[in-house]
Amino acid sequence: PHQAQQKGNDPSTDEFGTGGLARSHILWPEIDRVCREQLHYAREGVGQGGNGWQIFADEGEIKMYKREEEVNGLVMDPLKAYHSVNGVTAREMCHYFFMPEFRNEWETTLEDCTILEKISPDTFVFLQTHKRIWPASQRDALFWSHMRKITDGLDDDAVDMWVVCNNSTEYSKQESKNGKCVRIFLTVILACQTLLPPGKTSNDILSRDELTCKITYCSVVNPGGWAPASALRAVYKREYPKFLKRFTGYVIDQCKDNPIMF
Ligand code: 16C
Repeated sequence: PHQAQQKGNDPSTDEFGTGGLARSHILWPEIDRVCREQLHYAREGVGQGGNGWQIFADEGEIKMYKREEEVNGLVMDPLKAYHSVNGVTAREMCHYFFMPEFRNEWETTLEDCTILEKISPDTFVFLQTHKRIWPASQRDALFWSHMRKITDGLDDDAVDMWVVCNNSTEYSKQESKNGKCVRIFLTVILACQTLLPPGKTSNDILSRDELTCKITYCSVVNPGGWAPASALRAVYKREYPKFLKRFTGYVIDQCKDNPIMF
């Protein structure tokens, strides 16, 4: 039984990549469904402008697209971003995005992050308080976060794929920390694939300069209450590129002197 437990704790060992433990949790059907849906959505391209995607950031390998959407006057523009960086694997990128102990190092809008529940080693529930953007009220978010390995449908040039999916939940009826936050609702996926030089596999002895990590990041944030549309669009236009540069730079820096983790 001890061995079975250990095996179950390794996110990479079972067919769902869940470590087994999360599957008996009440949230599991939703977590599994939303991860699959988000992966499917991340794989859909942005087309040639005919389906509403407009590029708003184009800096080197970074390309960011938005679709302007408002629901009852609230800006809920979906965002889809692409990036490609050298020197890290898909698993490393997802590891640093998922694990809470590193979040403060790269997440610039964070005021506080509490783990409400550890459902399994790869599935946590978080309550996060974000910095206030004047003149809007301060925001917080309550969401589950799940990391998994994807084995189907990889790009032709990829050797592996990992994702982290974050999605708001009302399952834990947690009040905001200071009692005055407006709760935002977010759906986010970070999908990463590792590319290697032709003919190389992850079993070969590799140097970090042979690794490329191809990233797709998608998010939809419902601000939860009124916020001025133009200010909000100006904030995310500045903050999303800043996040993607800072986060990927942080992971490259953390990994550079460590053994490669596939
Ligand atoms: O995905 C990201 N981070 C994850 C781990 O933290 C997680 C969290 C996502 C939260 C995304 C929205 C938080 C915005 C709250 C208020 C922003 C304060 C800005 C202060 C500026 C000085 O999935 C990376 C997330 C990168 C976020 C970039 C900022 C996007 C702003 C979108 C506007 C939201 C509505 C705010 C209403 C006032």
